[in-house]
Amino acid sequence: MTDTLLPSIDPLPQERRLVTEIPGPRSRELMARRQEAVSAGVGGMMPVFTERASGGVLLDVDGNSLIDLGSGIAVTTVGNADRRVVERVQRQVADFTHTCFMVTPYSGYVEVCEALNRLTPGDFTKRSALFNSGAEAVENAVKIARAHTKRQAVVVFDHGYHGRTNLTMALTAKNMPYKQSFGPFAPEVYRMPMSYPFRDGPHSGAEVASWATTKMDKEIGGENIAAIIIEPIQGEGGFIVPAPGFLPALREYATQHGIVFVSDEIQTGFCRTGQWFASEHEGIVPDMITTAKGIAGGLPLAAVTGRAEIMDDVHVGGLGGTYGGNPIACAAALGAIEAMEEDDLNTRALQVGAILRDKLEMMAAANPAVGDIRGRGAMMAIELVQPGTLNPDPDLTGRVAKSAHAQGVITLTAGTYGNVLRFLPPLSISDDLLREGLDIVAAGF
Ligand code: PLZ
Repeated sequence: MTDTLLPSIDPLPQERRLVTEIPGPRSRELMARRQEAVSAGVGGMMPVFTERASGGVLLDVDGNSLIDLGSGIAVTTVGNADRRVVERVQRQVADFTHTCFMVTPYSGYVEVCEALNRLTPGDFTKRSALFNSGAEAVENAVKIARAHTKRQAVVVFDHGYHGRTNLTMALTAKNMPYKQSFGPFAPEVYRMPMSYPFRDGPHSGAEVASWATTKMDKEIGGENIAAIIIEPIQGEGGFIVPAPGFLPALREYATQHGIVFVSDEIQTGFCRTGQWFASEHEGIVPDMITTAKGIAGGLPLAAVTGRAEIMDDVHVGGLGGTYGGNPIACAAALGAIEAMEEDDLNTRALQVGAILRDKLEMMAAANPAVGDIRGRGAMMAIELVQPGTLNPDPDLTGRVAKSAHAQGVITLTAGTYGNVLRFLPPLSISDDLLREGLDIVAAGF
């Protein structure tokens, strides 16, 4: 270890402060360069370039301080530049940056796997393997489930999102922008109905689950299914919280048929919903969990964690990758997990959730376009429709988001119909900043 760490820099004032229009002149200049240099295929939510970020704010290159209600899509759950992440990363980067875990291993990788095995639900022996991105974790979950079951079929759900690689495009439900013109897609992927309480009318979670299990029986055959992969709360699909009973019925079906039940907790994991993992809200214990995003405070890291007998049922050398479990990413993960435990971020997520719910209820009371408020903890959303109907209103959704952006509040949209405003603030945001950000969103209706 070395003691030549960078000196710490002044903390960012936790305030919204606009000193130019949004985007400011320096951001506009960089946007022009981006257009010349970066593929047009890479999307963009806000044309604002970042200089620094921490707590609940992001400082742009023009000196504007913006309120962050998105955490870079549920990644900086502990906040940007948390001191525990920064210190461990600085130390690690000075010690060594890469050896490849498959060539000469290092303890950080093992420690992250130990933490995952300890924190994920299920009091059985577990193993983990580390990767670089969420999509890569999901792909590996499929590989492991297939090797273990010696079956091929993979079941996913309407509105589901699992990534942009070839196999995960096949698993992802939505065509635009994720799949359009990128086929052909991987075979042996079957999509089932999802419980979506706002749109299911009188049908209960158990009822929708029975449509799904009947379809699995009739169209695939339970004995041919390697894995059922589901987000316990759908992220990109629009923060859809399935009705009570839906997930337990699928878990039960998987048990009956020897299917590996995979909970994709890439967006919901690591204190986001007020539990370490959202599966816990329904008391279900997955056989395997995929994680990424919040695990490492912004560094690219992903994991598959599962029952030892499944995870070990792969031939030696069958899992890996040059960078999987990179030492700097592992150091960041250990810092992020330390922050979550030390600061009790599950409790903080529930407090953030209470403020979110309160403000979103006020928005709903004032705007008949708000058809549904849903989510758990610091993962909440509103779905916008033409008043009194289920007809999605993506135009209004876009307008409200844009108006918030212009006022210095980073908000994200989501949903199969593009009509969901989702809120995923870093758990390091202050109550006041969160309230101010939500008031600005409300003013955009
Ligand atoms: N599974 C549940 O939420 C990533 C996608 C952003 P990667 N969601 C954000 C975009 O438009 O590309 C996600 C997820 C769930 C898998 C993934 C994929 O994770 O790290 O983006 O590959």
